[in-house]
Parts: sequence; C-alpha cells; structure tokens
Amino acid sequence: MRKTLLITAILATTPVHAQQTAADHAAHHPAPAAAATAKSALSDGEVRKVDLDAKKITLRHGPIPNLDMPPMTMVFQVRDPALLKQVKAGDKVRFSAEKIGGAYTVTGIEAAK
Ligand SMILES: [Cu+2]
Repeated sequence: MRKTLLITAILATTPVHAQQTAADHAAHHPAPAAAATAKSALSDGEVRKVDLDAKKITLRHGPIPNLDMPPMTMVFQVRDPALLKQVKAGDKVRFSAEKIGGAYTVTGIEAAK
C-alpha cells in the first residue's frame, strides 16, 4: 500500500510531456484581450491545503473579479505543479486563477508577505 503511493508520487513529479503539450495548446489558442487583462489581476487568498500528487490546492479566497466569484473556500487545479512548492498550508497568498477546460485553475501564486 505504502509502496504504491510512493510510486504514484514519483510518476506525478515527471509530467514533462504533459506540460509541453499544454503549453503548445495554449500557444495555438491565444487568450482574448479581456482574459489577458484579467490575468494580471491578483486575488487574495489563504492556503488551506496543498495536494502535490493531485496538483490541487485548497484556497480560502477573496473576490475573483475575472471569474465573477465571491469569497469562498474551494479547491483549484494548478496549471504548473511547481507553483505548489512555493506555498504551504496557512500561507497568505496572492494568486491568479482562470477557468481552463471547465476547471478553475490557479495560473500563478505568490506569498503575500
Ligand atoms: Cu471560489
């Protein structure tokens, strides 16, 4: 059981091909001007949980204007798992989020200190 979990974790840290494919895809579909503007708008949040294996983060966040979302606590996908290594549970953060493929996805995050 433990061994299986460990192998899963190792596999999850090497999605090089998947990342390149995603980047190529984005390049073929440039974001509209409105989305580009929203990208730079950071929202406030606090990290509740980081799940590296699943590439997810639980954030208690303030309003997210570009997603038309009120303050709440929710789980986000993370576009690049490396982002998760910059923060930990309890951190106050500023982040950007977009809806990508129907999933709310954190595209950038930084500690708010
Ligand atoms: Cu939300």
